[in-house]
Amino acid sequence: GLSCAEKRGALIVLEGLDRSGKSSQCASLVSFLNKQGISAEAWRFPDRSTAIGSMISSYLSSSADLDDCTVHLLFSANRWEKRSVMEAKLKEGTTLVVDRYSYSGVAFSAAKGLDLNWCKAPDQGLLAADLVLYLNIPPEVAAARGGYGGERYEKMDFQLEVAKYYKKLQDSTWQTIDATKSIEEVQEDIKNASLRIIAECSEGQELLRLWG
Ligand code: ADP
Ligand code: FDM
Ligand code: MG
Repeated sequence: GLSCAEKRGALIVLEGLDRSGKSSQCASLVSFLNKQGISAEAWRFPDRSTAIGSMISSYLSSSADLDDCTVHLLFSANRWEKRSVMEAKLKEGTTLVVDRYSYSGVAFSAAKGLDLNWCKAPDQGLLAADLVLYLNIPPEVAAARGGYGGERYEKMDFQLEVAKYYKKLQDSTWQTIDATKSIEEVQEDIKNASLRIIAECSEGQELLRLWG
């Protein structure tokens, strides 16, 4: 089963619109935790290093076209292929700081018009985050941060739709962070929330599974 007798790490996921600050905050959080002597690793989804990840990467850069349902299942499979390694790391006491996860999977596909429950189904049974830090930002503020790159989905109208579906997924494991504040202020909020959940998880909290 999923129960843990020993101290386990926490599964911390950063979510938010493009350019909300996820990638920079993940990196700072991991180096902060490591300096504190806490075992932590930076992870990200999609993980473009696998065969499935390379199909996803071609799709995102628009060099390949894939049907919406098909690519949704590839994103999910990309998490499933990492599931056992993630579980082993958490059980050995390593905290995982993850840049996007199933919540992006559902929000981005549902924003295209796919049924919300259909979108959730393939991720059922994956590890759930102990803490989702939602970097909340109006899309126009995010877009002003140097403008979007050339990838699929990096368009204001679509980002607004994604934000709607993120809101539908929020539960008690989510904490909303005001991502319009300075990088240092956002980092402070993220550190505090992370240290709290790491302490809780090390006290024998069982691993959680999607969806609740
Ligand atoms: P994401 O991974 O969510 O797309 P990034 O961490 O790549 O976001 O940040 C996108 C851009 O915005 C980068 O140029 C980064 O330096 C800048 N940035 C990140 N956080 C802030 C902030 N709080 N205030 C201003 N600019 C920021
Ligand atoms: N994305 C990400 C999805 O559509 N589904 C998913 O399951 C995941 C994990 O891929 F546009 C989208 C979200 C974003 C893109 O961009 C990944 P970054 O810059 O690698 O986060
Ligand atoms: Mg990023």
